[in-house]
Amino acid sequence: MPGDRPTPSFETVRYEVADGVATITLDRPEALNALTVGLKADLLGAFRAVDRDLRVRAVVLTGAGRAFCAGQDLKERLDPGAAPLAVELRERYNPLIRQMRALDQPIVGAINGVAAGAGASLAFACDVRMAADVAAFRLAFGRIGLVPDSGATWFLPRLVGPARAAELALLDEPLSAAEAARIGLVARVVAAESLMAEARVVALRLAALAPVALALTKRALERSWSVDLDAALEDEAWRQGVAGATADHAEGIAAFLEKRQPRFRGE
Ligand code: T3D
Repeated sequence: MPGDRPTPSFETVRYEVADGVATITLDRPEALNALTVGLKADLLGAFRAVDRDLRVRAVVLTGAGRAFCAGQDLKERLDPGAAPLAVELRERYNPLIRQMRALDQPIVGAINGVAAGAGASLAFACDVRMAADVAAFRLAFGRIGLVPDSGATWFLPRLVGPARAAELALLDEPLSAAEAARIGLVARVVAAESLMAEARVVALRLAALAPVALALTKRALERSWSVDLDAALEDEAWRQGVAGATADHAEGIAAFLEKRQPRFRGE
C-alpha cells in the first residue's frame, strides 16, 4: 500500500499499528512514565510517525503500568546540565503539544492512571479522553512553585470552564476519574481492566470514518474558540466545500442509499 513504511521503534515509547489505529504507550512505568528528555523526543517522534503513516487513521495514547504520566521527571531536573525551564518548554514540550494538535488523525487518550503536571497536559491535548476508574488528574505545578504549562492554561478553561479551571490550577486538588467525567473533562470512565479494549473500540470507530472530514472537523472545533459566529459560519461553509468535493462524501451517500457500510479511503 502506498505510504507503507517500516513501523518505527523507540526506547521509551511503544508504537504499534493495527487496523488503522496507532497505539502509543509511554513506557517508563518504574517512574510513572515521568517525562525525560529522551521520552519527550520519543513521543514527538511517535506523533511525527503518525503524521507520515498513511495507514493510521486514529491514535490511542496511554501509559504503561499504573500511571498515565507523572509529568516532568523531577530527578532529571536536578541534573546540572538540564536546560533552563523556558528553554525546555520552547524546545521540547511545546513542539510536542503542537504536533499532537496538528495531526489530522484524532487522538483518543486512554488515561489509565494518574495524569500529573505535563502528563495532565498531554491528556488535555487529546481529542477524546477516556479514563480508567482508578485514574486521577493532578495539575501538580503549584506544589513545586511552577505555572501550569504545555497548554494546560489554554486547554483547561476550554474543557471545563473558567471557574473549575481556576480551582484546579490554583488549588492543585486531585480530580478523580468520576469527577472528571462529571465536569466533562473525560468522555467516559470505564473499569481499569477494560480501558484499552474500550479505547480501541472508539479508535476503530474513528478509523472507519472519512479521514478528510474528520481532520476538517478537528480544525473547525479548535478554530471556533478564537472567532465569532459569523466567521465560524463562513469557516464551516469553506470546509464543507472541501469535504463535499471528496470521493469519500460520494461514497458516504452511495452507501446510505445502498443500505451498506461506507468504505472511506481518505480521498
Ligand atoms: O522542565 C520542566 O521542569 C518544566 C516542565 C514542567 C512540567 C511538569 O510536569 S511540572 C510537574 C512535575 N510533576 C509532578 O510534580 C508530579 C510528581 N509526582 C507526584 O506528585 C506523585 O508521584 C503522583 C501524584 C504522580 C503519584 O503519587 P503516588 O503516591 O501514586 O506515587 P509516588 O510514590 O509518589 O511515586 C512512585 C515513584 O515514581 C516514586 O519513585 P520511587 O520512590 O519508587 O523510586 C517517585 O519518585 C516516582 N515519580 C513520581 N513522579 C515523578 C517521579 N519521578 C520523577 N519525576 C516525577 N515527576
